[in-house]
Amino acid sequence: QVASLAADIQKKVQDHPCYSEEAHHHFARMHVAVAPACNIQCNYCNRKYDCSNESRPGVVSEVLNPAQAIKKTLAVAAAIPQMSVLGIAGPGDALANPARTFEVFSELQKRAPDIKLCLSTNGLMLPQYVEQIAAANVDHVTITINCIDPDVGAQIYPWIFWNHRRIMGREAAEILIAQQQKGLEMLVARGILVKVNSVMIPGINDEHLKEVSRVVRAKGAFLHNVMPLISEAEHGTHFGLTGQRGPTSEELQALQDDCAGEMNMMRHCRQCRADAVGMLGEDRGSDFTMDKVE
Ligand code: CLF
Ligand code: SF4
Repeated sequence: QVASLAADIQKKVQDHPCYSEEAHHHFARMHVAVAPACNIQCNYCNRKYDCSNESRPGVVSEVLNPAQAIKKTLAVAAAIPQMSVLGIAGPGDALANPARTFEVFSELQKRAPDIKLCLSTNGLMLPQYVEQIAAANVDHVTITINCIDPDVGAQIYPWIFWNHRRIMGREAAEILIAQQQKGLEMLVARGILVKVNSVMIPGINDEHLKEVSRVVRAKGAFLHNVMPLISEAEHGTHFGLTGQRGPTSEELQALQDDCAGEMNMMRHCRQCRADAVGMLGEDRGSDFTMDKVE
């Protein structure tokens, strides 16, 4: 049984460029920017740009409706044979736009069943959607988990939108953390591969991320991706404006090394845009804007 589980995981990661270092030399991914809304505020985000859960802030993606997204995906799949994965990663949060996100997934499942489906989320709504994620045949989910301690969280998340109202500060972080951890457990129980993204914010969660790594690994996360905070002032993020710096590459690598004792670390992330197309590190999005696809 252990062997068949290993074979199953192997099958799920072997052509996913983010989950397998080896696969990223041979397979491409694309994102469709169908999810404009978000239900939380991160201090490293500027809503005008892409969700920094997965993507590099500073560039505005062309928001597509589901029909356009499907058309674009089919066009890219026809043009780039290595394209194996379709991800929804913003520009807001995929699960704050559930109707749009699941329409794309279910239509693609019917029309292009060979394309693997991938979802990235801040996790706030995850427990409510695990059933639907499993039903849509989404094999890969990324949760951005920056902390498991609400006192740390209060320095990263000023508010969340929850049960029709805005909740601030520590209480907000507490709810978000609980939802993320519950969502992680539910996905693992379903056999869905979970990658955890963490944004490394020096002086706020850098030391704490080692503990995060231990906890998510114990709960069955498959991969941990520690990404550097990008906080150029011109992006207009809270951290950018308050002078919070990002880590140096040495600091990032040292933390990744520390976490690596605990679990599989992703080290080839390129912090893609919410509308990226192509091999990791390559962005052919401008070849497939809607005016060219339609
Ligand atoms: Fe996209 Fe993310 Fe899926 Fe990959 S990206 S939703 S898991 S298909 Fe990959 Fe890009 Fe890093 Fe993301 S390199 S930002 S980890
Ligand atoms: Fe921005 Fe993403 Fe955070 Fe929402 S989850 S506030 S879009 S970084």
